[in-house]
Amino acid sequence: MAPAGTIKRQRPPEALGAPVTAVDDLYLIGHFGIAHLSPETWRLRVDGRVRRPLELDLDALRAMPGTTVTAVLECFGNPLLPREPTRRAGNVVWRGTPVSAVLDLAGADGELLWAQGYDSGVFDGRACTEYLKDLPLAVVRERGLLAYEMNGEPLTVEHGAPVRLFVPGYFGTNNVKWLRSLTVADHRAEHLFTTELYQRLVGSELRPVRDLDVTSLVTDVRRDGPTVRVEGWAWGSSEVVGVEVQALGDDDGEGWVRAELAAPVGGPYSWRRFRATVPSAGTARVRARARDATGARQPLEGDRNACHVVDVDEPPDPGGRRNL
Ligand SMILES: Nc1nc2c(c(=O)[nH]1)N[C@H]1C(S)=C(S)[C@@H](COP(=O)(O)O)O[C@H]1N2
Ligand SMILES: [Mo]
Repeated sequence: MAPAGTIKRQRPPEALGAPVTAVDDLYLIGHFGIAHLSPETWRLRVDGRVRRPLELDLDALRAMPGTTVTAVLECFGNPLLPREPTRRAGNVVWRGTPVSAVLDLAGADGELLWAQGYDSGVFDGRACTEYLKDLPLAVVRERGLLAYEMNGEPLTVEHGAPVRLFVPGYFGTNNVKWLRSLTVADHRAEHLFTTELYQRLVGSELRPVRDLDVTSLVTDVRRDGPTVRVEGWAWGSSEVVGVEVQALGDDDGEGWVRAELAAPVGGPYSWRRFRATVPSAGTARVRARARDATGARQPLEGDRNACHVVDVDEPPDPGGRRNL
């Protein structure tokens, strides 16, 4: 693969109003650029703490029973600025082989699954011989997919063709693209992307970023006579049970209005629509705040899942594409 820098691309929130995000509207991240693999020669290796190490090609994987799930893909954000909101997310129809089927075939027995990609390169001045993540084996067994389709189409090269890992409810960083191997292990993998970056403090403990935070994204804001209508998406690793919207003017801090919540678009890790109406007079900006079944709420500011604040009169640009 030709050496390439990090690739990051995303569309603005106002382009993400559709229940299922078109692949072309989905954000894109490649720490080492994009890997180009041939589906004909692609192989997935399964090794480590297994009774029968395996090598599978694409036909073998596709011949196994497949499953479909609609779920959010969300980027944790820039690992060098872990508290900055980046609002890179989309809701996707995934199809693939359950990882559990392949783990059963290999006779896996361990605590963690190391997933390695075929891409390599330099990130933040550090040379890496692979992209690598380590994940709890039980969670991957329960809901992980070896995904070969997005929205009913074969996975594109940019999004990880021919096969990527997808674990519903986990941050994007864990969903290894251009998958090369699965290694069953009983200890964490020491790597730039496992034990250094993509970790954060929970209390006083440094933990890998896995479960999605409770969050919301405002995608539509319209003045409509005496009111402003606000719509968007809310999701998280635990069920979202409420969204509130606040109108902000010169005197920041009017009351919060409870939004109407629609059913999730797909499975439990997909997003659900919220709609609220706030007074138009004096309203310059609005913000939304989601709450989940555990009682967790988005912080007002200062963290990666802080409330999304939107200018009411900023002209929307649904065609805009930001290359960052
Ligand atoms: N092999 C590999 N997998 C990867 C990455 C990568 O750089 N290399 N980036 C991760 C990150 S940080 C995210 S958010 C998602 C993005 O997936 P997408 O580009 O298909 O939207 O892929 C993840 N999987
Ligand atoms: Mo990411």
